[in-house]
Amino acid sequence: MSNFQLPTPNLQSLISNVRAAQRVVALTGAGMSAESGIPTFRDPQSGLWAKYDPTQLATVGAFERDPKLVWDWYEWRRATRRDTQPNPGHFALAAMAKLLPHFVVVTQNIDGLHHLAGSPDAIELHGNLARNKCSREDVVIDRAEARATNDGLLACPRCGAYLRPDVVWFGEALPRDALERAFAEATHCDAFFAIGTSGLVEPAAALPRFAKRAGAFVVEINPEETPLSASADVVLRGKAGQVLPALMKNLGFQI
Ligand code: BV8
Repeated sequence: MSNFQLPTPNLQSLISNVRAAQRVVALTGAGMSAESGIPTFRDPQSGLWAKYDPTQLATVGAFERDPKLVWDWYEWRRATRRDTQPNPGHFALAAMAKLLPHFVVVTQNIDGLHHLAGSPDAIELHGNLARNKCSREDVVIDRAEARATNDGLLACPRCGAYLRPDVVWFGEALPRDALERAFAEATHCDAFFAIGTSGLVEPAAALPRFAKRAGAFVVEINPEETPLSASADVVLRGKAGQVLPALMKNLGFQI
């Protein structure tokens, strides 16, 4: 169990607001998976990917210019993900869903760790690394049905276009249903947690602003300051895998 000490000045306010909340939303970013060993976009990338800027690789243009480079980057990230497990922060959020009247996880992450930790309804705003789709027809294709190409990629069995990861690239619209559900939950919640996100990527970064404007009690969990910090009601300057279990303990929840 984490020995993280929640800051006492606002501990009572935090506990009473979360205990009184009927509807709670947790928005997670890449920092949520950092303690599982998955680097965030802000962490320096390792090995041969160190010289690339992720925000430049995660684009349609990059894939059109060099599909093999982008595909291999995602294959490297899939290999990294295969060696990881959810951390205590993921499990704490999964437990909260069982203990609170209405609790929803909205994630920017594509690693699927919330689902693995027991949050099957986590809303995935940016897609999922485990899935591929036809880059022309935009339909999910099982890797087993794909055709191997002679340039080391996979092709759609129907139209022959390259497969691409089923994730949202910069400049692409988010899945409408996921986005609408996320904003509906954020604008109707009593407490909103922003966990492990730099709050720089839109439109996900707007969710805590909308929640605040709708009257929610906003809590940020992040070891670093972000653009959200100043407007949060409580800031817990720590790592998700330590803060969330400590919060659960202070709420009197056993996980
Ligand atoms: C859209 C999937 C419109 C892919 C991701 C110009 C042209 C086009 C669009 C734009 C533009 N300018 C701005 C935009 C909007 C753009 C945007 O926001 N750009 C930013 C860079 C300025 N947004 C988009 O393009 C979005 N689409 O706007 O579409 C549209 C509408 C209709 C029709 C057509 C178009 C799409 C955005 C989605 C991009 N895809 N992921 C992939 O992963 O490969 S986003 C990707 O980056 C991740 O999902 C992640 O969420 C995000 C940020 O990366 P990180 O920094 O790593 O993560 P995060 O921000 O979460 O920060 C990590 C935090 O964790 C840090 O604060 C750190 O302190 C903290 N931390 C570290 N360790 C821990 C921790 N916290 C807690 N515990 C720890 N242990």
